[in-house]
Amino acid sequence: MARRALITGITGQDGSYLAEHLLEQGYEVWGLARGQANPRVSRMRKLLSDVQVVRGDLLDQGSLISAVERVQPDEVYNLGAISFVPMSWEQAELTAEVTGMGVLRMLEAIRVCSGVSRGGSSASGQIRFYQASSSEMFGQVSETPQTERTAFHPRSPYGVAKAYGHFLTQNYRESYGMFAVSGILFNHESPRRGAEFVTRKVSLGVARIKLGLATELRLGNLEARRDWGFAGDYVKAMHLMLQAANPEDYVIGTGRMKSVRELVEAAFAAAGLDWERYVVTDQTLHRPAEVDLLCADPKKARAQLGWEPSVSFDELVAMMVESDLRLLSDGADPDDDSWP
Ligand code: NDP
Ligand code: GDR
Repeated sequence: MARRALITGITGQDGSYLAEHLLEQGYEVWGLARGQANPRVSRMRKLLSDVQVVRGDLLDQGSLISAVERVQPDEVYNLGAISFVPMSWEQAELTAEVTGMGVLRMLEAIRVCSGVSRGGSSASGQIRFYQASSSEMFGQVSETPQTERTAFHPRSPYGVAKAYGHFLTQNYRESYGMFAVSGILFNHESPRRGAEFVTRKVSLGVARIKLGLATELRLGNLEARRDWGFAGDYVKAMHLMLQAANPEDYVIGTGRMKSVRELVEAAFAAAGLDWERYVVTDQTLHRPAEVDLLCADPKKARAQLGWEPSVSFDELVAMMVESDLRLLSDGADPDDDSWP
């Protein structure tokens, strides 16, 4: 019988790539979708017609129990979150509820549905759980590159909520013997990235300028450095973590850092443009507390999971710019109810 996976966050970037990857592996894939007449759900259905939808919300414990009961998954991937860091200052409580407490609710749904009790039980290994942890937990980094053992110093309500979810996942593994793991993933991008994140904001901005639809691009801190990879590679790591013999946490990234300035240079150059003519920096886009740099040490994932990224930074930037040039040339305009 096909293995069954339940993915929260199915309408997001990673949800779509993970669903495609699991379908290719022969899984029956279910996506948890929230809201009434959520337009992202109908768009997701068009892209991923083989994914079955179950309704539920990370804010609603009962709905998660019903979803797990209905789907009877072998694997649960908890990707649902308020994931945009600046939003987490403006709606800190909501972020704590969805990004933090949502992890508790999902773990409880699995625990209750599989009849797991304190100290572990024979049922404790039935449903394998993946938590989408983040390099934002490292925040103001204490060492570079960051490993599975680097201390956390989150710099946003988002990072704090992710740290809660991370420790809780560890705690359910230790308390109940559940196969519950966290992937500490560094920034990963794609043509499906939300328009509010800097890589997509830049690729869309470049495409608009190239096509004469805009004359400038406003950005915040150009000096921040990130370890950027391709989302399609990173979802494979999520799957590998749940196939491992033992439940363990892993850092996933490329091990290479670039600044936002270098991202901008590469993206404008990919369209044959000189970035300095178009980019305007805007103090209002700076964050109350910034994460200056993040760089992964993915040695453990390479050694134990055999995971390697396959797309370089320059290839990723070119892929995103080309995709947005095609999209806008075809007359489409992606969702842009964007934060500034
Ligand atoms: P997206 O922002 O693209 O997707 C977030 C998803 O969460 C959407 O499907 C959204 O659904 C869903 N969601 C929001 N609120 C709720 C809720 N109350 N109940 C159920 N679902 C909800 O994120 P990504 O795909 O980029 O990231 C996936 C996960 O990985 C997130 O947890 C993110 O924090 C984490 N992460 C991402 C990294 C990255 O670089 N992309 C790096 C490290 C971690 P809806 O359409 O209904 O709004
Ligand atoms: P991040 O991604 O906060 O790292 O979180 P984002 O792309 O939003 O920012 C990266 C860096 O770029 C700087 N920056 C800008 N950012 C945005 N969004 N818009 C701008 O105009 C701009 N100008 C400069 C930021 O200050 C920051 O330093 C992402 C999310 O996917 C999280 O959910 C995930 O956990 C982490 O990556 C790892």
